[in-house]
Amino acid sequence: TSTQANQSPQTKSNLKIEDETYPTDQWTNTTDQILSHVGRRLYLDENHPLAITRKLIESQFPAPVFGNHFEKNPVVTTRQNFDVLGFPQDHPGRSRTDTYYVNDKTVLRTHTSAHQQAYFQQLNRNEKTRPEEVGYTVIADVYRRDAIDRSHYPVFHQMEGAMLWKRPDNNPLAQSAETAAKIRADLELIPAHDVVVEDPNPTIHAQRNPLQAEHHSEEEVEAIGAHLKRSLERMVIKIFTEANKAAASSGGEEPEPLKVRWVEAYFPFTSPSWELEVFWQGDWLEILGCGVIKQDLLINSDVPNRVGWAFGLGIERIAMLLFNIPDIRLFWSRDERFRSQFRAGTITRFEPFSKHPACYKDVAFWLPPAAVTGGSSAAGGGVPFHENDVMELVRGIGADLVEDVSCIDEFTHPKTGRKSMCYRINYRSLERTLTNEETNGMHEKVRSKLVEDLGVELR
Ligand code: FA5
Ligand code: MG
Repeated sequence: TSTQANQSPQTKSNLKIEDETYPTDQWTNTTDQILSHVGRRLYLDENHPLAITRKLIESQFPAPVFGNHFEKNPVVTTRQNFDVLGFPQDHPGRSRTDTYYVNDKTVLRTHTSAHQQAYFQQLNRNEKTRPEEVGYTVIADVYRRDAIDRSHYPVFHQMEGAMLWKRPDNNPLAQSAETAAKIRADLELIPAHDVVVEDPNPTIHAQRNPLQAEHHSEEEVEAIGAHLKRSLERMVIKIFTEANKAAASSGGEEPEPLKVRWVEAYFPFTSPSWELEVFWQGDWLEILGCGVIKQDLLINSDVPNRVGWAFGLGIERIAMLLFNIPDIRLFWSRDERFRSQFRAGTITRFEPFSKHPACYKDVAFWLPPAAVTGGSSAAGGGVPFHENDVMELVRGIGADLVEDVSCIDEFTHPKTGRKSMCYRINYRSLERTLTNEETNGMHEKVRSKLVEDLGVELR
């Protein structure tokens, strides 16, 4: 990978994270600003909306079948985050434009799936002492170099869950009917519901959602898929019933009837895979990804003779709906006007404190001549341009005072072939009105840093 010109030079030789020291190198792109979020553990702060949401979801995956866990240290190896899960070498998620590297071997986890293998191994180790425990949930902070808007923040929280079933030890595929029957019996234990669920796609699709034919029978996959879907539907119904109750009791709008749908998805570590979407305020909203765990992963995680499902969901996405929280930055607020509104065990609608004025500023520039957009395949050795680098640069200057950054114009000069971009930045604090001097000062810094770090020419 070419050394990108878009990083401030790494001046420290070590990064200290959760009392561990990690050496830095060419790959390091984790900033102090990002690291300042490590250790807040908002999901343990019992009156915080993320903790209230965690409890509500965990209550749907209770002991003794599920252990409910959290993971404090966000540093994981590239092996845990990508390799073990079967991410191909050229997967965009591995890129420094998308992921915060601590150094070439370690990253800030981009998803809770980084812990799958460890929890499968733990289920195996605890088999004798806790035979009923065949599943887990784990919540943690995850980190992505991503867009800036009201539903994206470089740090957010995911909860992962999984459940496994034992198969006969010898030639499990030959005895798959037995395993399928066991799973179907467990499915019967989950109460049915009467919410309309759209699920138009076949469980198995030869190209998009293939059967892991070496390992599973169709019958097993149908049973695992049905168990997974009903478990997650019930969780979502529980949550949205609570949200509607809260809306109704605060004298709000008539709750809409819940509508849910399953769509085909792709993950390197599950097949078949799905996403669950909920119709909310006029739009379909993706709340989780899930699927039948790839058997190779289970084989490599000390549980070769078990099959099962896994899911991963975004806690903020759900909490924003539950509590009617309009901006994802609010979760990190230390402002009492935010914090005092929530109490453990209750869902209440957030009352916005006064909304401060937005301040929009545009910046337009020419990309360096050889730059191309969209990743690392720069033709002619130019500096690759990636939008996430603009986002990170703005974040580095404006931090939580930037609400949104969006590309509003993009064109290529017909004669010179040079590309021009225009971004609109919305500066707005959640807590106070920004002064003109402040916003002008930040915007000037953004302009000069774009030139310095990305080599663009301002227009
Ligand atoms: C994953 O991260 C997979 N690890 C999920 C998974 C787990 C699949 C286990 C299969 C088995 P994805 O990138 O789609 O997938 O993220 C999962 C969920 O996290 C999304 O559905 C969404 O609810 C939430 N999410 C993703 N990106 C963001 C973001 N930038 N801000 C807030 N929430 C997000
Ligand atoms: Mg997704």
